[in-house]
Amino acid sequence: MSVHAEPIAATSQGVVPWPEDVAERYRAEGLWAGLHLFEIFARAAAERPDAVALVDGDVRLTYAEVLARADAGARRLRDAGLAADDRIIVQLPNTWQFVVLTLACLRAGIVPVFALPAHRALELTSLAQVAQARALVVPSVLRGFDHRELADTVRADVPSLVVTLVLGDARSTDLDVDAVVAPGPERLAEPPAPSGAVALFLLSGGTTGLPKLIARTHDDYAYNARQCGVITGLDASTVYLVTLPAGHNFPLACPGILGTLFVGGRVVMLASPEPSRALEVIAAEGVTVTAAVPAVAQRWVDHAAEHGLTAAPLQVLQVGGSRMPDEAARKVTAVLGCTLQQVFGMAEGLINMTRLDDPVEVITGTQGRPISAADEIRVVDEEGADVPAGEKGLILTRGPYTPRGYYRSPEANARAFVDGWYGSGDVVELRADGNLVVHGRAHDLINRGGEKISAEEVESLAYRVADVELAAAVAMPDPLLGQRLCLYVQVRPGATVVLDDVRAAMTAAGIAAFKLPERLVVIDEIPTTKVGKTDKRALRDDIARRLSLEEPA
Ligand code: OOB
Repeated sequence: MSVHAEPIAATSQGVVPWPEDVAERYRAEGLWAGLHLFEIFARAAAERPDAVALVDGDVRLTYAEVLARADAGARRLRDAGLAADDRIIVQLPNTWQFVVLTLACLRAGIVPVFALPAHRALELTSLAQVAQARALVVPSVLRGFDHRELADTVRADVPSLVVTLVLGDARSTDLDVDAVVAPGPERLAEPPAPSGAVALFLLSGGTTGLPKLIARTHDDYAYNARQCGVITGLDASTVYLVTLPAGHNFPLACPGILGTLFVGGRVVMLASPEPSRALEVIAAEGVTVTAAVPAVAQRWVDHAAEHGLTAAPLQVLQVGGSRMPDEAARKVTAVLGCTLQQVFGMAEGLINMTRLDDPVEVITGTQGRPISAADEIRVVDEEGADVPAGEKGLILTRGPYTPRGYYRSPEANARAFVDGWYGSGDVVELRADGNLVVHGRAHDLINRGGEKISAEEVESLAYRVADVELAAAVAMPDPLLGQRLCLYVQVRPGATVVLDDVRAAMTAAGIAAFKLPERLVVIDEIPTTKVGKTDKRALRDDIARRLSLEEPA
């Protein structure tokens, strides 16, 4: 297949680099080791070619096999018309092909942009536009939804997209992922890109509008994965289970898939975290480490308790993505028999972890401390002034794997970055022992059990419903997920709007299902603050009051 090449901006245009003196320090201190992600994998593969690297159902691939497939895949991606530096949107479920194709892209210098399988046309179009992506990888059909048609819709709107790769039932106009990553003698002659180049893009949870892109370099991301691996105690005997969406930072590199492959361990891919299947696979494959969001961890604990199971051979259960309630944290070791590791991380960089040998009080009551001595943290008030030690405030951070800005997003950067410090909007308390406790989020973001939803994005879509005059999305407390999305609307006099209308209109607009409101409250007038902004605090209090009145006595 030949592809017409249009001039498209280089990946590096729009990346906010670390200042040169800071970069020099990270290199001099050996934090940035000057290695390409693929090279690190290839070295591990050279050391243990016959060890099993990757498991997915009945498929078991050794390091040598994964390496050969990825090498051949890199060549075939190039032959399909993709060049080094081209961006490729990767929307794949948790399969062995996700891992091998990602490695093939890295080898070829084709830069993956990791979308979630739940994303729909609005999200994928926005990502493809910002990235000026040239290719899109989708499954054929997933959970009854045809992603090939989704790919067509996105391509119709984004002219830079010229190739669709399909996992599963590919059409004649698509590239078949299985054919791309088949074993073969094809190789690229040239060496991999320099380690300072952008390796991949992660998506931000995002408080405003559609997801933003975060460019991660080989140097910074390799450090992220390796340093997390050191703290989580990974080695060649590690068997790491992936049940979170593989393109998310947590299972990808904290230490995740990359951290495991870098030390010669084994990665097991599983499509969903459904408790009975997950516990079965943990036992059958000898899984020693895995990562979950709190709601999933809680379901595993409940399932194990109910059926008199433990999670043996699991040694470490990492939990993060949203705040784990202390009571839930206390149950993990008692029921599952493994060590809990709380992880407070973000796609933007900074990762905090409790240490495996921390006292129980730290493990169950804090979200850990930075993984690197080079991570810098400040806790500030709304004006940006440092708060006294031990008091709550907004976290600011910078460090060797926290990029200095979003990709091609000067407006978002003006809001989220101050003098190179990233402000996530998380309200934290920095304890005297260095551990952080997360107390919530100041910004307008709903954290639905780890899935981040921008209130603004939902509100803008609510206006597509006829008769909606004003809309405000807020988090409502939920015992399992922590938060769910509640939408308040003010409607035209005499009109009625019901939840199903709103959900239907938003689905038709093309957004991920996890962002749909789960409760609708129609009120006469949306309250405003003195300066005329929507009074979200009043709405949060209102929904909390309504829920408490509904609680069974
Ligand atoms: C992880 O990454 P993102 O980018 O999906 O979301 C980051 C946000 C944080 O700013 C914070 O608001 C929240 O998710 N968060 C937590 C948390 N872990 C993340 N809030 C409370 N407690 C925690 N343990 O979610 C992520 C990335 C890498 C590793 C782990 C999680």
